[in-house]
Amino acid sequence: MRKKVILITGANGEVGHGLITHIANANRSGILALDIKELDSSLQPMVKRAIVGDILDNRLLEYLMSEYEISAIYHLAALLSTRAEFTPEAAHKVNVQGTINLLHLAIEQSRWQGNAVKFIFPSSIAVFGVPDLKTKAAIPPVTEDLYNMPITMYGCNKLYCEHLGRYYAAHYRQLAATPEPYGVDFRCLRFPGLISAHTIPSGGTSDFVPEMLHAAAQGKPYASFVRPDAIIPFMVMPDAIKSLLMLSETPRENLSRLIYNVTSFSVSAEAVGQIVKTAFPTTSITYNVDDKRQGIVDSWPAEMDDSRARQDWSWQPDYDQRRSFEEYLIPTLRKHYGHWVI
Ligand code: AKB
Repeated sequence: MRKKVILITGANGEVGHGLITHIANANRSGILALDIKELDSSLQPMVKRAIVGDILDNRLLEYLMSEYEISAIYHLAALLSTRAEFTPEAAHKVNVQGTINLLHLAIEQSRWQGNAVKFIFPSSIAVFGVPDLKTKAAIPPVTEDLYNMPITMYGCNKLYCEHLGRYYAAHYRQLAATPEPYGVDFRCLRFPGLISAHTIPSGGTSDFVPEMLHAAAQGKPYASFVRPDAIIPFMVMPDAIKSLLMLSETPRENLSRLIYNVTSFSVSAEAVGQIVKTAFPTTSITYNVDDKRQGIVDSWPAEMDDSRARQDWSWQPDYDQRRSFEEYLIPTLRKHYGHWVI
């Protein structure tokens, strides 16, 4: 008998931490955690099984197929936008071939189970590419279908994987003698920059805000790699987890599309610097701009329009800017790094 699980790839990453903790606390179905690195010891008791392995390893995926009945896949594994620019072809392999491998696993599971397996895919603000700062300042919050002209390998990968999800959901092998009867129940969120009070991201370009906060809370100085006026939208981790679970639980017939923007507040590096200095007065924030990373942030819109998600599945974040800093980030960081704070 195959064991019933939900599969989380990239389980050891920031979103994986939040998602596993939430699902385990809510006592939902067993989690099969997959990551290239060993799962954090704090998460181990929360999962049914943790496997160290690569989403590019077909033999491992065949093993998962034979051992498990997978009711949903949260495919979180990816190389983020800054890291991907150093090794674009390797990033393409992980981000695109890895996603195809998981979509293929989902289609085989759907065929075997006799219904469409859910495939929850976090995409990103990185799929957007606004042409210049003048345009960025002038345009209204960007809807899903505008400015889909990414300038990073990661953004290109995410945009293409959104299309692959659409293909596997409705068009996979439609010309075959026996066309795929079920497809995959593909659902995708486009996240803004994410901020967790518990984990520090690595390899992203929206990292300037979480890095600033975590450094300040430890009493360390921080040199921002973007200009003070750099602005993009953000969301705190509890809202990111909430949006993933809400989208996953919404009845298919309520969804008018496969891909949804979600967002909370837009804030500049300078504004975060001021909030951080008020909360942790001994900190020092300076600016040592990396033109390449600045260019990536400049290409991302200042605001995203998430009205489709609000309409279709009543999405709204619990944490606006004030609540994010005052009720989640600063108190949790103080507790987390308590011994550093004077
Ligand atoms: C990154 O900076 O690459 C990610 C993202 C915005 O998707 N945090």
